[in-house]
Amino acid sequence: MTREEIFAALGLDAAALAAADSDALAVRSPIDGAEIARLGLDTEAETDAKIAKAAAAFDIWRATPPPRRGELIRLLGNELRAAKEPLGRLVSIESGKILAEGLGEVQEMIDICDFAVGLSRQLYGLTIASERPGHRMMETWHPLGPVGVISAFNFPAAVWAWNFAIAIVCGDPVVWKPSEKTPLTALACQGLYMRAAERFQDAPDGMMQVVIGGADAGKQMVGDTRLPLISATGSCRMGATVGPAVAARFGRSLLELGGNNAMIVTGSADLELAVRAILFAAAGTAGQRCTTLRRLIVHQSIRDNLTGRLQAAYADIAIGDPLQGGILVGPLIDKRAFDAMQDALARAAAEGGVVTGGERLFAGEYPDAYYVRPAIVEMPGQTDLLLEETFAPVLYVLGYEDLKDAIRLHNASPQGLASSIFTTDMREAEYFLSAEGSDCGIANVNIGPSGAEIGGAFGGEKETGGGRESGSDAWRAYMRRATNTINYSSELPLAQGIRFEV
Ligand code: UN1
Repeated sequence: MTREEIFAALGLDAAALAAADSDALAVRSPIDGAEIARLGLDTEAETDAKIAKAAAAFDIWRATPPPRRGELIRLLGNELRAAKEPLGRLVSIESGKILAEGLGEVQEMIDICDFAVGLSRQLYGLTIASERPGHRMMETWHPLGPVGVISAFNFPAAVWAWNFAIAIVCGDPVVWKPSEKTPLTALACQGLYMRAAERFQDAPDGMMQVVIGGADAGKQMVGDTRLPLISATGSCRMGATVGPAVAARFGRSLLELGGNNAMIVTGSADLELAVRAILFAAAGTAGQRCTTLRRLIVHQSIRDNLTGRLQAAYADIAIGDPLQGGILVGPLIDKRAFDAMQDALARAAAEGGVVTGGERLFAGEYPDAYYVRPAIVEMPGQTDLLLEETFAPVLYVLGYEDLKDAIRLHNASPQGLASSIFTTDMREAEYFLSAEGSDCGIANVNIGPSGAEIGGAFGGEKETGGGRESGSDAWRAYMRRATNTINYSSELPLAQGIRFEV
């Protein structure tokens, strides 16, 4: 499929992608650095109007029965199935991830739609025993209000879908500010939603709106009380601004921020399996998942063996145009990401690290694109550098003797997103999953830290922000809980036995 065919299949209007205004946003593909579109930015007034429209839609949508809301998401899932190929390609073109992962991202969107359709009949509350005769208590869950979604470039569509599918069945319209690096994917998603809404027939206007803008637009959404929930995915630095700003107006935030994910490989591990898992988790997506494996904590008895195998496997990774078959690693998103990676590697070397790989590739052929060989860095210890997230394919390797020390090293990171252990010893596995083990939101055994399924709650602790998106009971963040006490007697007993009578 050519780029034009992809745009056409997704209903992206060529004229709208060629904005003439001088401050238009230039959209570039990291594959070759070429400009693929120019988009006009939403003004403050336009963003304000979108939020107002979402608020008006909420008044209608909150009264729509949840299973009927689910029908809209079922239809969206159908549109995503039909558009899987072009949308997956567009994700690859804009984010630089390989096509298999671009398609995987769309599959993740389809999966969450299916999940949300089922959920639309399962927004359960509890019934609670009342201490008073002739009374009962229950919890009801009501729609919260329009949700502001702020998303990152690396999952330009799936993170929106996790939020959107759940928000819609919960009764909440969405105002979405995608990354400035991936606005076309967002516009394509909006178009697919519009197709679903057309089939649905009576969806109010304004249920799904995209704001094209930068930090200012994000700030505007974060400050707006008409958006009672802000769901933001991105860096810890971004979250440190968003969280307090939303809290200052007593809004809710759902933060899914950086990860500095580690894997412990114990002496009993199946190394064959571990190498394959490490390859996908550390080098896959060019190291640009928030769940990417960044620190490998290896038992000294197998350290040389494992590092040797990894170096051999890394040498065989096919790097290049992510749309070509057989390629496993595409480009970094931009020069800034490349510079940050080189900076981290230089610091690692200065701190005694031994670096393999990490160099730029194809600079002659693609002077404006940043392809790199994924790097392995053998470190003498866990220096401060290793406690920072560098969003690039850099895998630091550390040794350990005692599992408790390994877990201490593991948990020393200020972020707490994803983690894993490779072991065939059930005691080690269970200890890692216990209260004394990994302190992350995601803890896995014999699989890598990345590539989570949508059925679980996704997110992490500490500087990762504490939010949970996607499956399990993450839907509760998108609703407000009412506790109801109902008196069906003809007496009026007060709680705690209080007597208050004249
Ligand atoms: C992200 O990198 O922001 O678990 C999300 C994974 C994917 C989602 C990653 N399902 O790697």
